Parts: sequence; structure tokens; C-alpha cells
Amino acid sequence: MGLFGSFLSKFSRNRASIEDIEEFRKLLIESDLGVGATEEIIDLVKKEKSENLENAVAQRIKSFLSDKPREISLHHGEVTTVLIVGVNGTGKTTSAAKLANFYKTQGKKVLLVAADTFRAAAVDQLVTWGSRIGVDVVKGSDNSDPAAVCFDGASKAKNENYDLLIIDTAGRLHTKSNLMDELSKVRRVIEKVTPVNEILFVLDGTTGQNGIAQAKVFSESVPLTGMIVTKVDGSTKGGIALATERELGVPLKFVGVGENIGDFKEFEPDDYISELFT
Ligand SMILES: Nc1nc2c(ncn2[C@@H]2O[C@H](COP(=O)(O)OP(=O)(O)OP(=O)(O)O)[C@@H](O)[C@H]2O)c(=O)[nH]1
Ligand SMILES: [Mg+2]
Repeated sequence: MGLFGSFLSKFSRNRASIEDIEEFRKLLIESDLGVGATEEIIDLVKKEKSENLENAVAQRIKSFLSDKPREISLHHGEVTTVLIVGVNGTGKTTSAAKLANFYKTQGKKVLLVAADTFRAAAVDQLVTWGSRIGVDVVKGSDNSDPAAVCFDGASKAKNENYDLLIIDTAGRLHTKSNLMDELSKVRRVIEKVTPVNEILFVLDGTTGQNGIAQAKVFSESVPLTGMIVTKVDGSTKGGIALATERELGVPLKFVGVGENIGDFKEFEPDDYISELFT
């Protein structure tokens, strides 16, 4: 049984001691749930009748979650455009490829755009994924304007009736305002061709509380519609994504659980909570 669940079942059997509560608090903080959520859960543990405790904690965690849709709704006969954004190294390119594969295996016609034009290696990385999964990739010449590559990709997707257009952007530090402006420009330019339906923020599950600040700044430049949390393998449970969703109301949509193309799933709140408890 996981630590979280074993604490809760202990608390529902016996009165929680001060030491146990402190240990539980430490565990919640280490899981990156954030101070606010941690204190709410600790208060429940102190107050709730023991036989209701697990249910009460599950309900409380649910109350942290957004009620915005988690599914990407594909519009029949039109291209659905997804922009992938985030700071450096969080797993954007891998997630773009995973997402492309996810829809390709559902029979959708998917186009990828390599808009990280600063590094030839970044373009090659996406092109390699594209050929492995059998998805077309649009790329520009080295150091070309990312917005121009996106424009070309959007035009191709629209003219050639793709179902889904997934655009991988360069990693950018949220503290660099010129890079954040570039992202707004990319969005504006794509929207000359077709609406941007989804802007997914890729959050590294191992990044700690700084993830919230990153997401906040990105959301000031472009309207985030969802998140992908990555590297939720090993001991990481993705608590930072929950904390970010609680703070910003941006729904977590997908979870990356490894480096392989299939290590990817839709986020299911009920499954997530029951995994915490088992
Ligand atoms: N364990 C694990 N590794 C992952 C996951 N997603 C991505 N990675 C790894 O994280 C590293 C960075 O992934 P990329 O997809 O290149 O990240 P990026 O955000 O595109 O990076 P930049 O373009 O440089 O900003 C690679 O070694 C990936 O294999 C995941 O879900 N689990
Ligand atoms: Mg990349």
C-alpha cells in the first residue's frame, strides 16, 4: 500500500497522534500538493470522523480540480489545432509525438509542426518521431521564424483536411519576456489561418512548486486550455499538476509516464485519487 493510503487507513482506525499528523503533512508537502491543499487535508484529518475520513479526503481532493473539460474535442470536417508550450526540457517534443500517436491510432489524420527552429536537433527529434509513428511533419529552414513555420503548417493542415494539427514549440523560460511575446505572436499568426483550439502547457512532474509560477506566466501570454504533466514515473505522482490546477483552474488533460511513445494516458481524476489511496 502507498504511504498516503496507509496513513489514511491508520488515521481511520486510531486517533491520529501529533507525530503521525506531522509525518503526513511532510508527505503531502513532498508530494508537491502545495501548502494550501496540504493544510486543508490536514484539517480534515484532525476534524473528520474516522469512518468517513478516506471519503472526505477524496472529496476534498476532487474539489481542488477544475470542472472544465479534459477531453480535446475534435470538430468533424475541420482541423483542430493544438499548441504545445512550456519551459525548457519539460517533455514538449516527446509529448507532441505521444499526442500525435494517440490520435493517429484512433484513425485521425495528424500533422506535426516543428516550430522549435532555433535548434536543428530539435527539428530532427520531431522528424524522427514522425517517421517512427507515421505522421507527417512540417519544418522550416534553420533559424527561420517559428511563426512562419506555424503559418505553413496551419495552411497545409487546412488545405489538406487534416483532423489534428499539433505544434511543438521551443522551450522558453517564463522569465524572458521577449520569448513570451514570441509565443503570443505564434498564436496570432496561426489564427490568421485557423483557430488555435488548445494550448497545452507541459509541466515537468519533477519540477516542484516552481511549476505553478511557470504556468502562471505562460497563462498571461497565451490562454492555456490544459496541461500535460510528464515524468510521472518512478516516485513522482504529479502532485505539482494538481497544485497548479487548484491554483490556476487549468485542467490537467494528459499524463506522460515514461520515455516511450505509448507511455501516455488521459488524466482520469477518479483513477488518480484511487492510486493515491492504494
Ligand atoms: N521518464 C520520462 N521521461 C520523459 C517523459 N517525457 C519526456 N521525457 C524525457 O525528457 C527529456 C526531455 O524531453 P523533450 O521532449 O525533448 O523535452 P522538450 O520540452 O521538448 O525540451 P526542449 O525542446 O529542449 O525545451 C527527454 O530525455 C525525454 O525522453 C516522461 O513522461 N517520462
Ligand atoms: Mg523540444
